Amino acid sequence: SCRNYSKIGIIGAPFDKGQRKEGAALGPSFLRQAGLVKHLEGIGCDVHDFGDIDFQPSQEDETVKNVRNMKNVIAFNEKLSQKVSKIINEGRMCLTLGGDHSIGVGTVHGHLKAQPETSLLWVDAHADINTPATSNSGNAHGMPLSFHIKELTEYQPELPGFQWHSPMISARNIAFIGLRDVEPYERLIIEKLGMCALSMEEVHGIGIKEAVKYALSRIDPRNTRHLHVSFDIDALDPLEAPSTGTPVRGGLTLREGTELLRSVHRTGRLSAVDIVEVNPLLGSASDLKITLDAARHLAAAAAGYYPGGWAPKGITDIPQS
Ligand code: B3U
Ligand code: MN
Ligand code: MN
Repeated sequence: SCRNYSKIGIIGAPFDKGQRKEGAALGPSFLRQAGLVKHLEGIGCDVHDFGDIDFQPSQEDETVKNVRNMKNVIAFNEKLSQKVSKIINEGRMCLTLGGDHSIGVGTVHGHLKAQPETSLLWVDAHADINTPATSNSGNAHGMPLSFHIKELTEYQPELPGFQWHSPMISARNIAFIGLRDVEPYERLIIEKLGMCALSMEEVHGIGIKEAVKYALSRIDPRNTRHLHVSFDIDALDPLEAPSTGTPVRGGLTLREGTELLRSVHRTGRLSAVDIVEVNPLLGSASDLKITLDAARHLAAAAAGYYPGGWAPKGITDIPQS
């Protein structure tokens, strides 16, 4: 039987202060309205929707050590991290709906707290590995990875209120898939740390199946670790996911995105997925529908959805007329 028995916990992360465009905070409510949760139930998952992180951003926020909206970014992610830990400790795969990618500060931290032996796949057009010192934008959604990596500890500034957080993963347990807009200092970090970074060039060279297989062999060589996939919707080609803040042409097809997530699901060790950077305020109504639909398909693939369909539950005989 191919019926799905995945246990999933959903958490909405309505936060968009990690970059300058408003709208990504509306992602969770639009994704739910588009039927993402119902779709997961429909394919047989045991879904518990934990609702949204309850957070009122403070209006007076400022840039500290080149991190824009530092206070809000840190306060939101502290709440999110606790929630993610809780859901994973309940034995559910935690599906976080963003929000911009600065929420990767909380999701990855919360996951590592609950399951320290976790490897991370960062699926994105961008590397999001700037430290506050290397960032040209000051946008926290371009920095989340740098905060998590143990080898970068000595390059991080002290940020007030960020004491709850510490780097908990080694660079060797992180891989990128889908890169096509990487800044020079980000590339320097990737090379210095010897990270597994598969750009769209490599994905096209070896194909998505091989790319995932190779990335997993690098970050989880003994097939023992829990897995976290942080999926920025801009990893997909803008034709497949136009309603996002920083689209870059030449991305993954939706088919490749779902193949990636289904492959990781099949390991049996996928315990957290983020789907981020859906911005309902960008693009036309049709652009938005395409984007929400893509996200729904990604979520289903992460839950192990098999598009070939299932026979009805408990029935083995074809009905007579
Ligand atoms: N690397 C740039 C641009 C960027 C990162 N993530 C997105 N854009 N979406 C930065 O701001 O750090
Ligand atoms: Mn990103
Ligand atoms: Mn991105």
